Parts: sequence; structure tokens; C-alpha cells
Amino acid sequence: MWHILGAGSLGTLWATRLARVGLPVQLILRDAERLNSYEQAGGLTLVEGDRVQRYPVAAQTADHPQPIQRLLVACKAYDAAQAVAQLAHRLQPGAELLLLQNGLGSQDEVARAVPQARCICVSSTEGAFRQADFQVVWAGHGHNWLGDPLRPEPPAWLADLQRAGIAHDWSPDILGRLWRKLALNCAINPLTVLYDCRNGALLDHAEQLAQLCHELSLLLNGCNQASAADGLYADVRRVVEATAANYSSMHQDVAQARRTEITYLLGYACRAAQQQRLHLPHLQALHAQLVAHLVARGLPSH
Ligand code: NAD
Ligand code: KPL
Repeated sequence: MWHILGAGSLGTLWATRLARVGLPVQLILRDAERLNSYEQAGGLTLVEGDRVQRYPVAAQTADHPQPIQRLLVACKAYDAAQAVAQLAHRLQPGAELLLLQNGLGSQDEVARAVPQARCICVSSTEGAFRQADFQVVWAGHGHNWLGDPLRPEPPAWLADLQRAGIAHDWSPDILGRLWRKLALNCAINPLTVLYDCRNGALLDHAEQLAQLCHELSLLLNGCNQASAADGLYADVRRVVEATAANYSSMHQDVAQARRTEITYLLGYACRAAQQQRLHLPHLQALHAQLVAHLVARGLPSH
């Protein structure tokens, strides 16, 4: 049984793909009111190009008594630990959690909340967004890297992902992948918010991008992530060019007045720099500017 916590963009994308190949899936929704709205909606709807399909995936609330063996945590980084803690009493011995959260920091928070469970981290380049309640558009096919920083052996259920057509690889260096993605997000996302622009427009600010990549590389090296620092600036430019027409996820959050994941991205990077006693003035200034920008818009700055 796949229990899926959070029926947002990625939760829906995973739930529908697993359920449609006949795998048993249970969504875990916030409360009885949300379960009621879900039942009224008649299931999850996935929009893939012209194809719109509704899947009546089973759902329950957190207080349901069913034991949990495998839990896909599909909440935002700032909600993950609290949402998982509510389910701690339902986790079976040997339970496994898949953590889809972007950035770093939330994985440790979850591990502290449920020390009895195995935490598998996922770094995803898939793209999905909510069009309406329980209706998600699969905007960009991507890849998922899964790994466990503490235990190298892959779980047997990777075969389920294969069967569901969920593109994935087991990564022996998942922390390196998470750090690299964090560095990319720290270089690109805050600037798109501050300049209010699409990713491609950052090519007009190449010098600033290069300065940030230099400091992020120092940080990665200082945190024993030398391979994640390798060729960072070239990779940032490649991503900016490949996604030139897109708005970054942080830009979309701010534009829609939604809370951002700043604490787990640039905030995490700045805290790590402080711990390593690294002086990274451009990164710190960017963080201060982003915080001021969020506060000015009445959005949480943490
Ligand atoms: P989302 O906001 O669309 O979905 C999160 C869902 O979790 C919401 O439906 C929310 O109601 C639910 N939730 C929160 N607390 C809950 C609780 N206590 N119980 C039950 N449900 C709860 O977010 P998303 O876009 O799917 O992103 C999830 C994570 O995946 C983020 O860290 C994001 O950065 C990462 N990510 C997203 C994408 C994407 O394309 N959407 C791609 C890569 C990574
Ligand atoms: O992951 C991204 C995001 O928008 O969150 C990219 C496209 C890499 C930009 O940082």
C-alpha cells in the first residue's frame, strides 16, 4: 500500500500514476472537511496535454487507524515534519518514508520527528501545478533521484515506480544531488523574484549569477560537497537557457501570494555558511533583499 500525504501537485502526480497501473494507493488528507470536498470532486484529475482523466483514488484522514508501511510525503518543506508527526503512531516497524521536498533541512526535521522510520530523499525535476482543487496539470516530464544517505541498498518497491512509469534512479549520492539542486535554486529563484522576471532574463545579469555561483561553490566545498560544486555556473546558465520562458517556482509562489520555501533554500545556504564561518557577502545580501521583499508583500520571510 502506498500512503500519500498531501494531495497537491506532486502528491496527485504520484498518486494517479501509481493507481492507474493497479497499485493500491491511499491519500491522506488534512481533515474531514477536506475529505468531504475530495469525495464531492469524485477523485483526482490529472491533465496531460489534451488528456484529462479522473482517478477515484481512495482517501482517508490522518486519524484513520490503518497502519502505514510506506509513506510518500508530498507536502511543502515547511509543513512536512508536522504533517508526518501526526502519523507517527501509525508507522509500522520498518516503515519507509519518501521525502519529495525541495531544498534541505526539512528531511532532518522529518527524521527527528519519526526516528523509527527509514527516510528516503527524492530530488525531482518533474513539473506539475494545481489548476483547481484536486486537479493537477502535468506540465513537464522530468526525473526523480532517490537515495538514503544512511543506507545504500535500494528498496524492492522501486519496481512499483518502474511499473507506474515514474522515471527514477537510485542515487548513491542523494545529498550531493540535493545540494546541487539547492545551489541552482539559490542562484536562480531569488533573482527572478527580485527582478520580477522569467528565468531567461537572468542572462542579462550574468555577472551577478557568476558571483553567486562562486560563493555557492565555496559553500558546497566547505560542506564536503565538492562534486556538487563542479561546473556550477555552467549548469546554472544551461538551466536558465533551457527554462528561459518559465517563471521559477519561487516567482510563481510570490506572484500568487503563497508562502515560499526560502527557509529550506537560500535560508538554509546562509545558515550553513555561518556554521562553516564562511563570509559570502553576495549570498547574504541576496537573502536580506529577498526577506525584505517578502515582508513588504506581507508574506512569511521564513
Ligand atoms: P502543493 O502545495 O501543491 O501540495 C502540498 C499539499 O500538501 C497541499 O495539498 C496541502 O494541503 C497538503 N498538506 C499540507 N499539510 C498537510 C497535512 N498536515 N496533512 C495533509 N495534507 C497536507 O505542493 P507541491 O508543488 O506538490 O510541492 C511539494 C514539494 O515538492 C515541495 O517541497 C516542492 O518544492 C517540491 N517539488 C514540487 C514540484 C512541482 O512541480 N510541483 C517539483 C519538484 C519539487
Ligand atoms: O527548479 C527550478 C525552480 O523553478 O524551482 C528551476 C527551474 C531549476 C529554477 O531554479
